[in-house]
This record gives sequence, structure tokens and C-alpha cells, in this order.
Amino acid sequence: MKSALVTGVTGQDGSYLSELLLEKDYEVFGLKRRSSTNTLDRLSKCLNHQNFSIVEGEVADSGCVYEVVNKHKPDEIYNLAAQSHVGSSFEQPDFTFQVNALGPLHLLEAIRRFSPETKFYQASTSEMFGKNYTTSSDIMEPHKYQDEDTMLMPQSPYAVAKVAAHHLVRIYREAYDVFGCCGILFNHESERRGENFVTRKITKWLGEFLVWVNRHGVKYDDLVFDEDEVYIPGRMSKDQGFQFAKLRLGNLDARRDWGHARDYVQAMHLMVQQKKPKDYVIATGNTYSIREFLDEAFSLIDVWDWSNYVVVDPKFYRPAEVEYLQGKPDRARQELSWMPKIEFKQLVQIMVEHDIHAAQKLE
Ligand code: GDR
Repeated sequence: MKSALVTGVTGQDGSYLSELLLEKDYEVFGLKRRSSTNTLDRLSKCLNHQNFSIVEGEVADSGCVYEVVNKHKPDEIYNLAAQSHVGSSFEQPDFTFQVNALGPLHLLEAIRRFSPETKFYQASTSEMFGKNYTTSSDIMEPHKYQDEDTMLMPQSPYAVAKVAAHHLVRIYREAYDVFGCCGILFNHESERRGENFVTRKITKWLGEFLVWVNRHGVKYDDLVFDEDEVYIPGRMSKDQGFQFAKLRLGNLDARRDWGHARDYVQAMHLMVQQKKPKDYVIATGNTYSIREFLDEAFSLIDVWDWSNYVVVDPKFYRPAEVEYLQGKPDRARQELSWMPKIEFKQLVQIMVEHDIHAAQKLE
């Protein structure tokens, strides 16, 4: 039986990857930071599995990482632990570096010192490309994309720390023969996505809004608006329950290449099974703006013009932004035979439907 250590196990990707590895008969150790609140919600399918166990620890603490790696000497380590919110990294750059850059360094050092046969997967990210892209030479259909050869030009403390880790993996591969590979994953979402990422923020708001409208039995056309809120007609007062806060977002023009996390964890596993360690771009190859995400999501609750429901709030703008991401996953397609199964419309639908059900359950 193979064993794997999954750091960041309580997150979206950690939970999907653990499920996949358990299906493949791995023994899975999930590294989880100590916390006084319950952070195990996403792991409901794993917690009672006989081959799954939680190990308490923190990647930013080298002593802790050395002990865990030395004790378990897993066949594979998937480093998914991160301060993963790009916007927050501007407010907490130091902490972001500790977890996102020093964390992987500690893991690589632990492998080199105590468990050199362990294969290592690092969660790299499309954020590393920042402002940069490659322009295709196709005259008929010119377009911009990012692939494994696109130069990195990070735009946030988050992305700079990820670039450091990305290069560290290469150096440990070349200098010490560590089997280390990086998945350059473009945005990947799901019904388990954290609620402060833009897609989930939108779908969660939609679910709660729809339930509120249905509770009052009103038609959209009859709703009344002011700058910040939506009101039930005739009740434009501050009465509890008759107003609903509009959806407040930042930059709506940024473009992202969005896939489903369940597809993306398969690529992580495939990379680690290759004979030679390499880095791979994992993406759908399509790009959409936040506006287009809003179009699609609102259309699912029969709202065709969402402008009355959304407020652009400078508070959610980032000091430096990544405007355009569109991956070109040709290497993954050719060498890993990996293709995403869930495309944009389906992804939005899965998330909206999930959040409508979740809001209905709370009614
Ligand atoms: P991103 O994801 O930064 O791409 O990183 P996020 O969903 O946070 O932002 C995507 C884009 O939406 C714009 N935006 C907003 N973002 C948030 N969070 N909240 C808002 O209200 C809002 N309004 C507009 C952002 O400015 C941005 O342009 C994610 C993370 O999961 C990273 O950890 C991962 O590495 C990359 O995806 C791939």
C-alpha cells in the first residue's frame, strides 16, 4: 500500500485529493494546523476511512515538518498548505511568505535529509505569471495564453512566495535528485470553495438572495433598490428581513481560466506517477471575465440584468492585479492524458445549485 502526506488537507483541494487517494488504496496522512474551531467539514467522506488519519502540524515550523516526514517517510507528499488568498497576502505578506515559501522549503529539506525516496508535489499557481502572457503566432486566430515556457512575473506577495517555492523545487530536483514536480494550476473552484473567493462569494450570495425573494413571494420586477440594498415593495424601511444587502465585488474585468477542483486533483496525482518529474500547466484553455461569471450565474435564477444587484466596491480592489489568465495545458494533455471534464457553464451551475440548496436547508 502506498502512503501519502497531504498538507493543507482541510482545504478544497486537500479534501478532493484525499478522497481520490483513498479510492486508489493509499494510506493518507492529512497534515492539519492546530485549531480550536472545527475545520474538518470538507473531510466528511474521509474521516471514518480506516486508511485516513489526521496529523497535527504546521509547514511553517521546520522542526514539526522534519519530525512528521521522518516518522512517516511517505511515498508521496502533496504540499497544498498555503495562505491561499491573493488579496490577503497584501495585508499579511510576512505570514504568507512563512507558509507559502518557507513551508515547501522545509518539506524539501525534510525529504533530502530523512526520506530521499519520497516524491514531492508542489501546488504552484497561474498567479506566478502575473502580468505576463505569450502571444500565439497564429495569424488567423491570435490569442494570449500562458504555458510552462511563459516567463513568470508575479504581482502579489502571494505569487512571489509561490515563485520562490517553484524555483526551490527545481533546484532540489537538479541539485539533490529529489523527485519534485509543480502543478501550475489555474483557478479551480467547486461547491467546497472558500467563501471569500470571487466565484463562491457570488454563488453563495445568489442562493441566499433567491431564498429571501421566495420567502416574500415577490417578483424581481417589483423589487425596490437603493445604493446598497434591495427591498421588498412597500417595506422600504429598516424592518428586519425586508432588505437584502447587494453583492459587493471588486474588479469585474479580470479574466480567469476556471475549472473544477475535482478534475484538477487528478492531474496532481498523475504528475507524481510519471517516470521523470516535470512541471505542468493545468487549465481548461478558456478564459472568462468576472462579468461573464455573473452573467452565467444570475441567468440561472432568471435574472438577465444583474447591474441593480451588484455594487463595485473599491475595498475589494487589489493594490496590484492579475488581469488576464488563460492556460494552455497541451503538455498535460499529451504527457498525462489529462483533460478537464467539467467546463465553465457546468461549473457555474454546480456551484449555484449547491448554494441554493444550502440556503434552502437553512430556511
Ligand atoms: P485569484 O482568485 O486571486 O485568481 O486566486 P479570487 O477568486 O480571489 O479572485 C479572482 C479575481 O476576481 C477579482 N475579484 C474579487 N476577488 C475576490 N476574492 N473577492 C471579490 O469581491 C472580488 N471582486 C473581484 C479579483 O480581483 C481577481 O482578479 C485563486 C486562489 O485560489 C489562489 O490561491 C490560486 O493560486 C489561484 O486562484 C490560481
